[in-house]
Amino acid sequence: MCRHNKQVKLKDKKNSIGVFPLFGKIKKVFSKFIEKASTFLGAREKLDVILEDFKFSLIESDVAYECAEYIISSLQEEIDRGNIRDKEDLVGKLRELLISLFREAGNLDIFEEARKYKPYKIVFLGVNGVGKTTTIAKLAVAYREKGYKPLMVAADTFRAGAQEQLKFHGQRTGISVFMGKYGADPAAITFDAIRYAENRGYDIVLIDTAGRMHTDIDLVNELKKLIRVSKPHRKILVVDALTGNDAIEQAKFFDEYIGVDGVIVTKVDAYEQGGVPLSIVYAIRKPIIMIGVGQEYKDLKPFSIDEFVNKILPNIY
Ligand SMILES: Nc1nc2c(ncn2[C@@H]2O[C@H](COP(=O)(O)OP(=O)(O)OP(=O)(O)O)[C@@H](O)[C@H]2O)c(=O)[nH]1
Ligand SMILES: [Mg+2]
Repeated sequence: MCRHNKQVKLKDKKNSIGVFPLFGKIKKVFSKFIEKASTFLGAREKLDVILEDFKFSLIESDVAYECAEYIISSLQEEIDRGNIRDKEDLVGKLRELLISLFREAGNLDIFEEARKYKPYKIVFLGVNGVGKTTTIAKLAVAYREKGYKPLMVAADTFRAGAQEQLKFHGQRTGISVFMGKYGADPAAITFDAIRYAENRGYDIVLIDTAGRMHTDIDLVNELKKLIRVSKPHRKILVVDALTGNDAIEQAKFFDEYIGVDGVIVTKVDAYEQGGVPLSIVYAIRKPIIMIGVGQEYKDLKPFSIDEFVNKILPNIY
């Protein structure tokens, strides 16, 4: 579960296309299923076997078991109702199903929303090494590009090096960092940081928290205190796509114990399986707001439902 500062080598970046450069595995699973199933739409017994295979292939692509079951049973229902007669119907129904899953989770635009509050405060949550600090630096740069004045807050007073990491990003980007002392109370630092931001006209306060092992209840209590004191407008969970099922478990845990408003999925540039965004949305019904696609500041993109669905389903029209 706990992965510390995992370095990810970018895979053949030159050849990556679009926002989701890889996702090869889940794409293959869908197209293989569509090819097979569309030739057996009239043969129920054979089709049930194909659907069962599809379920397990989805699970191997990081689609959570319950989510895979939901997809299969929804398809079965549509077939029973006579709504799927050919390949075009099948792709169409899959598209509808996936899009509605994402849409039901709502959407959150943290750039648009920032216009309503000053300062606009976001707390970032997530276990060790998922990419919280890097994501905060990327977001700070993005906010600055849109004309806002951001402040990054190093509320991770637990891990040696955490403050320096944010300071390093501050030096590279020229964006201000508010630091506390090691071992100090993260809630107190955050409180001071917000006062500082209010007094100096900052528009955005991005609060970096310690990488928490999600089983550590003491640290969760510390996070709850930080949230009570800082009253953030949003609590954003950061997960690492490469951790697959762990990312889904983390989402469930943080949503249950702390409450999550939206999710950022990182390391999508090195991610083949593809199922994590779908499974997270199914598990906690909260939107994926952005994805991390590399280690540079520009490598943070808005998550687009259409782009995701177009990437994993074959285009037969
Ligand atoms: N390839 C790739 N690497 C990323 C991405 N996001 C973060 N990383 C890398 O992941 C590693 C860990 O990132 P950090 O930002 O330090 O993670 P963290 O969650 O702050 O870690 P802790 O402070 O230890 O909890 C770094 O080497 C980052 O460069 C991404 O979208 N793609
Ligand atoms: Mg960090």
